[in-house]
Amino acid sequence: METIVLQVTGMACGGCAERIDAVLRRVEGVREVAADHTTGRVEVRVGSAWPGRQVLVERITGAGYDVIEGASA
Ligand SMILES: [Cu+2]
Repeated sequence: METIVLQVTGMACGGCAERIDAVLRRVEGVREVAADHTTGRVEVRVGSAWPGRQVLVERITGAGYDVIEGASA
């Protein structure tokens, strides 16, 4: 497995983190999600069949949040 780290803005509370968790878990190949609304850090554990970082970004932005590109570490 591989861990993808995304820096997300717009999460205001634990409910936001749960929403991001839920939308990302529906992506094929995603095994685990750890979203922290206090830091904006979202860690996604993916298996071999995951569709790529851009799909994760699209799901997050589709849920109403933003991803800071170039801040993946
Ligand atoms: Cu919230």
